[in-house]
Amino acid sequence: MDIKQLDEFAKEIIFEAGKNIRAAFSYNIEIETKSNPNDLVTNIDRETELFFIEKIKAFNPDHRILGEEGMGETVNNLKGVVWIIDPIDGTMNFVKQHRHFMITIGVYVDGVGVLGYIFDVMREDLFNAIAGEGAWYNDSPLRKLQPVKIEEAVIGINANWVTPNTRINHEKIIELVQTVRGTRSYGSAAMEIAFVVSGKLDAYMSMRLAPWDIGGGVIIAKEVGAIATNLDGKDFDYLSKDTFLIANPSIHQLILDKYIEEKK
Ligand code: 2AM
Ligand code: CA
Repeated sequence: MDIKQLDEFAKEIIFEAGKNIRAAFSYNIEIETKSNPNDLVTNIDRETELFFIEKIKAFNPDHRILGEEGMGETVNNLKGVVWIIDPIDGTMNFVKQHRHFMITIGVYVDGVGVLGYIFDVMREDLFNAIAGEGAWYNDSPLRKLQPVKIEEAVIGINANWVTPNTRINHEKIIELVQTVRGTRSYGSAAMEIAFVVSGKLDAYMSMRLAPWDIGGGVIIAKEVGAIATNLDGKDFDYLSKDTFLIANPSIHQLILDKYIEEKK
């Protein structure tokens, strides 16, 4: 397989999809809810996923697509070439803020990540990686992450997890929040991952993410030395939903050991 050619093709369709999404702000966006009243989807999420499926199938009908909106075929293994796609990551930001939402894509060959993309649609900013060759931000190489002390770290975390909840011991998260230099919450997992791989955040965690939220980002992470696991310190489960922690390598294990206590 010609990875460079695949990379060029992926970038081309990501930029074209971005242009279509930006144009959609001048006509009606129809908003619906999915699993709960805060889980939003729009006609643009669906149209964008369909756009990717049509383009990819025309490029190579053997490639399969695992997309958030489920408009491709059912994918229950990662054999062959699988594109893991979130057409809009941060749909609430898309609907309410008209910014801070990403297209994110990971291309996997027999379960191994080869190409990763996170595209900030409004800023037209691309973070991408080719496995084994490096990672880039708008064509400038991203550097390996430099060590950071936990006291100087800025971490991405949702405020829910410092309040009593059924998933995690919030007292420990309070300790974490009081230890680090600062916290942020952007509402797009892919955006927070893009910030970790480029050193704008030092860690990001979530209690429940799907393969399409992180499938592109983890490929970029590997190239810069960021560590991505679930909250048990194990590999993320790509065929289901899972907890997630991505961090600078100097604080990943420390966060797991000292500040994460899941309620199981
Ligand atoms: P989305 O916008 O593509 O749905 C913050 O809300 C982040 O978590 C976003 O990246 C969002 O992706 C993701 N997210 C929201 N609800 C989710 C769910 N039920 N399962 C997995 N990821 C979810
Ligand atoms: Ca989405």
